[in-house]
Amino acid sequence: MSRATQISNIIEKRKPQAENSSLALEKLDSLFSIVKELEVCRDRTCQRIEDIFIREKLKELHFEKIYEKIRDVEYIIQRLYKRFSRKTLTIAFVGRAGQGKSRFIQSLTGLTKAEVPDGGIENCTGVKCTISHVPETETYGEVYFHNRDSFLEQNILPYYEFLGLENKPNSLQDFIDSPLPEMKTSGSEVEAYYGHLQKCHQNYTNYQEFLQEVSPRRIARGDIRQFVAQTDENNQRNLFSYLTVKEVNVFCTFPQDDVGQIQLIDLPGLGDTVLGDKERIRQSLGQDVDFALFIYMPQGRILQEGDYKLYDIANDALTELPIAKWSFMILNQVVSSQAEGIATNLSLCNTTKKRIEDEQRIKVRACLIADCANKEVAGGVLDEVLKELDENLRNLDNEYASVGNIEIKNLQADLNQFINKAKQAFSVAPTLDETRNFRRLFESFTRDITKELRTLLRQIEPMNLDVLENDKDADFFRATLNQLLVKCNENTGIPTKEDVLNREMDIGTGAFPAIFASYLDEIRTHIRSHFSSVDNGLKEYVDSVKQKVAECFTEKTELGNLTPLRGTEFLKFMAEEIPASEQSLKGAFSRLYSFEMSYRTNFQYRILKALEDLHPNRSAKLLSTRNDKTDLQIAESICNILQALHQSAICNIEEALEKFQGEPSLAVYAAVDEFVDEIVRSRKARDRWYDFLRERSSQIWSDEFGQKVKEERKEWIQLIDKAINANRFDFI
Ligand SMILES: Nc1nc2c(ncn2[C@@H]2O[C@H](COP(=O)(O)OP(=O)(O)OP(=O)(O)O)[C@@H](O)[C@H]2O)c(=O)[nH]1
Ligand SMILES: [Mg+2]
Repeated sequence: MSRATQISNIIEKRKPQAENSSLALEKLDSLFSIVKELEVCRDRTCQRIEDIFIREKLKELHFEKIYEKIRDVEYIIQRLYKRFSRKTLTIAFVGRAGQGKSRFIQSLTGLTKAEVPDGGIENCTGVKCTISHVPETETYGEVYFHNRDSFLEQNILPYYEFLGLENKPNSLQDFIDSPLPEMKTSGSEVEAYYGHLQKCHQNYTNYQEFLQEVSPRRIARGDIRQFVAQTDENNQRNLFSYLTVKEVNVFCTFPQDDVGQIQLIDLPGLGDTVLGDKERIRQSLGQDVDFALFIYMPQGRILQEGDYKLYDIANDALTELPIAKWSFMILNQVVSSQAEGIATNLSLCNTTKKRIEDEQRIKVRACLIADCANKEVAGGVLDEVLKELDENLRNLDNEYASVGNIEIKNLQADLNQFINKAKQAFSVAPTLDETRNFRRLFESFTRDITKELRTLLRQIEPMNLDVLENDKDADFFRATLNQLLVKCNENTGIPTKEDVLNREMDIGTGAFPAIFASYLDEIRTHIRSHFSSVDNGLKEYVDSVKQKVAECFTEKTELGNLTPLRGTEFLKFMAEEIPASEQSLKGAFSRLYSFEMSYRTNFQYRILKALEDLHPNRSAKLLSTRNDKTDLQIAESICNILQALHQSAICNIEEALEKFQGEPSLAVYAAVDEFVDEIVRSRKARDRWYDFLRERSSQIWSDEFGQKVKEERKEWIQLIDKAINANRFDFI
């Protein structure tokens, strides 16, 4: 596979996750606006309503906290969306100044000092520079400039803050017109930062014109250096334009024609004069990057504190994914050098590699020694990176996405709590005067629900509690079973004799016994797969009974006024709505709601015996491969035996299962009977219902209780139902 195909395959695999993230963002958006509607309604109601208890409860709802949580999750999902919808694979180069990051990029891209400035002695790369491969293009750049405000905010004021300088300028003009305050402390870091301010102050006329520029400005190849580098080609620090630049994109054609959709990010080296660099490195790594290459050129005393510090800064970039899982350390091997201060270093590279691997303070996927100035070697490193991404990017993406999932789940749980609280705001218990009326309604509720559930039980009662004698609803089971058997007979998975011969050709002469054994396994699995894929009949059967139970509540009593949800969803609603303190009621609804039947769990073990003869250890002996038989004859006899075994297995399955046609109605009856016991027949259940209904009396019998706040409550409950629905969504 070419590199380009490999890369585009990796990118393509991310699409479903990009779509999921975008959907989740839409859902969060609508959740936000529904909560907003709820808040508006709350504020209006608080002004109108007289009941101080309701007012108090409404005021206790902290909307701000919910907005904040939604925004936090939105931020995470947006980052995920950005990552999954990237059209390129992005590799960032990280390291302290002068380690060879830019030189490495030159080797990979075929670009020169003019477009990817490198330089000795002084720190060189001044701004983040993203280099993209575009086939057959003249190299050009796009520069994003600061305006006067962002320049002051990001390039000047943080230095005043850090250095503790007085008379902070109010505007850029103010900064230029006033003398720079005296430096208060000393030290190399302080001096470097003060030096930066001096540079900006003294050279204003050299760069001011760029602060008026419209971004992005397209520039030609030859102009790139002056916007990216701090030094000119002779290592002189007389470039100033880079001060005004936020970032630069360079578009060029990489010399290898198969690199495809790839992007390289050259970052300024750390340990520089620029204060915001740490933050910028973190941001770039956290938001724009799929893989990081740490570049380190061992010279003199290796692995100083600053090198570890840089690693820690990078590791902070994406708290969700430790950088150890998505980075390499490249030890830049200098093979020959005329440059001042740069010496050959193979033995130092080996020592460094060993120390990194032994110490485990810098953890990376791999530590490679490579000559960054050599095109072939650099290409080899790129291949290693692509191999790594090919094998691991999906895992990383999934790991990252699962962080989003957890955040969404937490938000949903918090919102559910909030909604529950909001829901209670209008539930006013009956007043003393109303209590007698409530009792009457309560009595009639218990009478009605007991009667309805009993009637239902009679309807669904099996003919006989012995499964072998029970014919209740057997027709439906018989029909589903027949459908299944027809499927098994139509799609047997039995090979033709040509298939058998082909397989023998593939595996080798004399392999018939092994081939026969593997077909036995395959056919058995094939039959099983028919059984596990068809579960609908049973699910629908169980659901129809659950639906009838729900109807007893929603159609025959007033309980349906609690929610617009109906059928099995009503049972789920009740399981959630009943407070944990009423465990016996809550558990009964929850058990009935989650009661399920399927062929897989309820019947599959009953066909085990019928499949017994399709096991090689029982039937392998049926095949004779005597010498006087031709290959064709053996292949034919394999097909015939398989056919016979298959047929007999299907007959056995039919026989085994038809005995159990009474099972579904028995199982469902047992579940409902238990439910009725727990819900109405137990002595305690009555008291539980009393408390539950009393607290919700104004919702259930809205014509009788809480009349004064009827309209307000109606609107409120409608909005809450909207919020409940908006809060139910999956991410992945
Ligand atoms: N001989 C030799 N010189 C190298 C090699 N790698 C880098 N250099 C030189 O080392 C100096 C610094 O390299 P750069 O690529 O500018 O380093 P950088 O990491 O980009 O530094 P900053 O931009 O300041 O962060 C330059 O003069 C390079 O030409 C190498 O493998 N061999
Ligand atoms: Mg550089």
